[in-house]
Amino acid sequence: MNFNVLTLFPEMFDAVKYSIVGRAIENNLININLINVRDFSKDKHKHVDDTPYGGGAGMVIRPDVVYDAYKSIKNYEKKKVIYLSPKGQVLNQKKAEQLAKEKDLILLCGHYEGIDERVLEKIVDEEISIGNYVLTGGELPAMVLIDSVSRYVEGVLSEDSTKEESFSNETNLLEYPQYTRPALFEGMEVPEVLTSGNHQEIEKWRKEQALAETKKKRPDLLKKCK
Ligand code: 4G4
Repeated sequence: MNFNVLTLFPEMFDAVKYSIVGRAIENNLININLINVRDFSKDKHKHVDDTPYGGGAGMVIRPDVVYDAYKSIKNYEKKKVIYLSPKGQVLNQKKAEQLAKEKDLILLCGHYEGIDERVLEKIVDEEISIGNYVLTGGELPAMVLIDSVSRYVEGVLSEDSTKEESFSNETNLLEYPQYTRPALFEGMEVPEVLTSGNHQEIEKWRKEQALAETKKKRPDLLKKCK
C-alpha cells in the first residue's frame, strides 16, 4: 500500500520509520511518498500561505500551491484524497480496516488556519479527524492514520494479532490483561490460572477479565453494543 503525503513538514514523518511500520516499509509492504508542498510555491521566498479574505487572524494555505503539489503525484485522479482536519469524521477501527483495502491514498496535511476551501472542494474525497481536539498541523493525524491502516495490510502483523485485540475483536470488549516474566514483580504475582496449564480455564478467565476491564474502564462500549 502506498501513502502519498502532501505536507509542509516532511521531516516529521521520520517518526514512522521505527518499529512495526518501519519494518513494513523496509519489507516493501507499505510505502510513504512525501511531497513537500513548499516545493510548489510561486515566489522566490517560497511562501505557501496568505492572509484570509474577509480578515481575521492567521494565514491560509493557497489553493494553487496545494493543487500543483497534488498534480505532481502520478495518476492523482485515481487516488482517494483524505484531508486530516478537526471537522472530519472521527477515525475508528472499522474505518482503518476499510482504508487498508485501497492500493493508494493521498493524505493532505493542513497548517495555520487551514487550506483555501476551493482546492478542498476540488480534490478531497474524505475528511477525517483523529479525535475531538485541535493540533497545530495534520501531520500527527496523518501518521496516526498510516499506523492504524498499515496494521491491516497483509503481512505487516502476525496473523492473529489484528483479530484478537480491543476494538476489532468480535465481542467489542477491551482486551484481557497480559503478563510475562518475572513471576514475582515488586511483591506481585501473576494470576495463578495463567500458569496452571489449563487452557479451558485460561480462556474462561480471559473472557471474564475482558468484560470486567470494559465495565471498569470503558462502560460506554458496553452500552453501545445494544
Ligand atoms: C485542517 C484545518 C487534525 C487541519 C485546520 C488537524 C486536529 C486534527 C488543521 C487545522 C489539526 C484532528 C490548524 C486546526 C491542522 N488538528 N483532530 N490541525 N488546524 O484530527
